[in-house]
Amino acid sequence: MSDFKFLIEAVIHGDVQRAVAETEGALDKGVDIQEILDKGFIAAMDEVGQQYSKGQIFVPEMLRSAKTMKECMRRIRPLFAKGDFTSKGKVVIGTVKQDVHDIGKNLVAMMMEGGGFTVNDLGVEVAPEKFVHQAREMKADIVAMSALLSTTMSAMRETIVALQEAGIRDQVKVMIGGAPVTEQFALEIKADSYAPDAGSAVIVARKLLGIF
Ligand code: B12
Repeated sequence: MSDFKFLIEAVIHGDVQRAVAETEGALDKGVDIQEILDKGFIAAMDEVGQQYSKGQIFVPEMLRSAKTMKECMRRIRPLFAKGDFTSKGKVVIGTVKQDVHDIGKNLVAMMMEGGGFTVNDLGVEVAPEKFVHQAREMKADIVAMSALLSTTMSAMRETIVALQEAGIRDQVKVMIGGAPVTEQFALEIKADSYAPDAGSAVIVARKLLGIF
């Protein structure tokens, strides 16, 4: 049983150097990367997500932890190809068409990655057809959309319709978020889920895929 206490602490405090050293140390010792991911990164990012949701930390701290985690992931990503890693699910994420806000979306993408999901970030101003194309290509489990403008929220509905028209709506779960988005709006447009922040986005994604 490996001890990930120092790795978890380093990620929570955004100490890149220490976190990378801990990750490399674990890899050198031959620790299974799934274990590093589950008991190190995911545990740390779960804690960060909870602290953020409770208002105990704010965007800069969460970004710092997410960036630290990303730096560590760069060290272990080459090993994924060797099949040592089981993804929790495949997520296609993007900010909807005509919307360039991406800070929140990037946080959600990073937290999802920290949560063990394979994330394909399509960037900003993503047209419904692009979400459909990428979801189909990747055989995505989740399509996640972000909107920060009340005027671009309608593109979420359009994307859901496009998924229906492409015949793949029942193969993916749709989750939405962004400051003007609400649970009520998610119900209205028949999205599967809404999350108010990046921490709860991971929890919601796990629930959607039946991972507890
Ligand atoms: C930064 C910013 C910009 C930057 C964006 C830079 C970037 N790279 O993102 C710039 C300067 C480019 C910009 C431009 C504009 N902006 Co602006 N912008 C903001 C600002 C100040 C902060 C947004 C932000 O990053 N918040 C921090 C992040 C962390 O929070 P968040 O995005 O809400 O994300 C969290 C949750 O919502 C959730 N979440 C987000 N996405 C998702 C997705 C999923 C799937 C899930 C589950 C959860 C989730 O998790 C995130 C993390 O916890 C807001 C005001 C504000 N205080 O919110 C205005 C704001 C969003 N902008 C606004 C406007 C009007 C504009 C412009 C139209 C201005 C103009 N006239 O040109 C343009 C639009 C350009 C366009 N076509 O998109 C308005 C929107 C009003 C409205 N309701 O429609 C706001 C609210 C400002 C205001 N009070 O008027 N903007």
